Amino acid sequence: MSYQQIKYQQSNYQQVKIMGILNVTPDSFSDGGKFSHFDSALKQVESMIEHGVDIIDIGGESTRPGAVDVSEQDELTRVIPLLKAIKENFTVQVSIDTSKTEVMEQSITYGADIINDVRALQNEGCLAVLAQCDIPVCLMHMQGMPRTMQTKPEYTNIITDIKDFFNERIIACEDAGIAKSRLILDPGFGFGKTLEQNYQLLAQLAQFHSIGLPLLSGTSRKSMIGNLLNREVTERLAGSVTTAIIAMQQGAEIIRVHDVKETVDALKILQAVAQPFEE
Ligand code: 7PJ
Repeated sequence: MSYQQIKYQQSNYQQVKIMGILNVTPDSFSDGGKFSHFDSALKQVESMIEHGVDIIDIGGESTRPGAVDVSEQDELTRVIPLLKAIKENFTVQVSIDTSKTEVMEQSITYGADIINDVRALQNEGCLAVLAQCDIPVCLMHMQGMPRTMQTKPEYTNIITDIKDFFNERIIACEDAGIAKSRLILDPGFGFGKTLEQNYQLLAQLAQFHSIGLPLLSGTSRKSMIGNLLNREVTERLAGSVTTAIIAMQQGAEIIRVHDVKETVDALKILQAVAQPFEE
């Protein structure tokens, strides 16, 4: 199915969920570490809820290109108290963006609703931890590792290569005792993809529906926007909302964004246009 074929069809967008990004890494690129302090993080959560967020995604490890590794203890210290506080004060769903078994395990104990792993549960022990619970898991595709992934991404066919990766990970999950119905797939915009490859993925996102699982799309403030438009990270709002709309039109169910208010506005417009009108 091409972008043109899916436009304005198939969906009234009622199922779309907005995932708001809450980075708690001091070097997080797009909010410059502004929310690394606990109170401002909680205020940010409150504001996202006010603007209609469905899921808060807490990330304690920076995966920006070139980022250095974060220790398990540092990640736990950043993520767990915040997860606890959000669960105590709000009813919003919380997703934890991590690749570490211990962070996954403790997050699940403290009530995480989703585990979001940019390494698709490939680190040792992750599959076993997730097999012990029944929450959803997002499996993201990445070629290479953050430090080097943008060096020279290469694919035979980016869509089928990523589909092969998803199918391999789905089988690994099922073999470990994680039901397919718990999985969410994400092609991983910016994770080992050239500018052109990122836009091909966005244009052809609907191709992944053939696997039969919900799709998550995260393009917010990324280099694929900055490099195309020649915009600094603070100037990428229009590009971010536009790519979010395209992902929704391609049938993505979860849209991961920094700018919740503007993306919820865009979604409401799509929903209004998708109503059945009299001829
Ligand atoms: C993504 C993510 C993404 C999922 C990050 C950033 C880098 N998780 N975590 N998908 N990106 N599922 O936000 O720019 O695209 S961290």
